[in-house]
Amino acid sequence: MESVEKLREELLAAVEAAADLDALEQVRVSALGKKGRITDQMKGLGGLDPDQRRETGQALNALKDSVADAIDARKASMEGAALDARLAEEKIDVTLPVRPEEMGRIHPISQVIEEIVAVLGTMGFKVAEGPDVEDDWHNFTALNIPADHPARQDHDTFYLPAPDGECDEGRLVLRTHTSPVQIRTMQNGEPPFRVIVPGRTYRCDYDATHSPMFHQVEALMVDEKTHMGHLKGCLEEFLRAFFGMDDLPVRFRPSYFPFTEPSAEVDIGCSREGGELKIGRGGDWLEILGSGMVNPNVLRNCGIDPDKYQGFAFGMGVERMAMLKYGVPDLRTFYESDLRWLRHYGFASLDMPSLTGGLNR
Ligand code: 2NL
Repeated sequence: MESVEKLREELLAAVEAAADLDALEQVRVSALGKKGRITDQMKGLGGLDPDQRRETGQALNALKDSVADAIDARKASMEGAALDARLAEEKIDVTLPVRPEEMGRIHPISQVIEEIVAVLGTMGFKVAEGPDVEDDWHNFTALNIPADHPARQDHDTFYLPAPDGECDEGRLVLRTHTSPVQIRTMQNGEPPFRVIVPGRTYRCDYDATHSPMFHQVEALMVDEKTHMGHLKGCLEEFLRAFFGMDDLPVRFRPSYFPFTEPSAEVDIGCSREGGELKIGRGGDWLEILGSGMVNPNVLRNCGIDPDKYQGFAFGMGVERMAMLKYGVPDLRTFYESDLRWLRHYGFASLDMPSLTGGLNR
């Protein structure tokens, strides 16, 4: 039999010498494992006489405990050191300045959509999105624009090639407005609804003030007692927050859309002194968006009972809002991907729209 004392010294020295957790595990296996040194010694106890067996057995048990304790202690200290090293390595100095190489800019279209969503979001509207390629029914028919309606011509629709034998209602189009998303929202849910729908829209029209692809934001609210007063209050509040002017004049003018009845166009106050357009007070008016109470036919087309529910809706062009708010003079420059233009009209990525931070620079 090996001397228990010698074995203890040797094993404790090995525990201390273990350089890492793997080495320590090897020491544990070589001492306490099935074929380990201490285990081996214990197996040999059977060959001893009873007195010696008791004495050596007790000594071996004590040895086993002290080696196990030493391994646990060494393991804890290694883990603590590893954690300290990791904490030291991963330490970040939060007082350092932002990296100067930040170069990307947020496109004014994205920024303005975020700003519109930020204002209407505080009023309880949630963003909804849908496909750019729509069928004729969701883009037109459901919105009270039947096949022979003159409004169809006004929309300058891009039609996708029709497969042979395809009927008109199933014909695919590039959506001419974001309204089909509200149609889908109403079809797939239960009132009340409060949605904002930002997105790309398409019309076959291209000149200084029209782009074949442009952006719209529409909003829809449907509930049992929603009325025109809610529409007016919502739009007044929205326009004043968006343009950052508490006293911005807002005017409603009777108008016509197939999907709303009654319909109103909304103007904001402005001045045009010396040929320069300034938003705010000034005695002149500028058309800014279209709105109205959802036509009962539209609600019915979406499976909503117009005798129980009513709603308001409004829509606006994002490019127009961006041009007016940030003084972008030319529509076409939005789509030119000119980096110098983006550096001038774009927004820093950390310059997030918020009501408390102010929507205006
Ligand atoms: C404009 C006018 C408008 C709507 C959009 C709408 C949507 C549904 C039902 C009823 Cl699902 N109305 N949208 C209503 C009035 C005006 O947009 O000048 N847009 C640029």
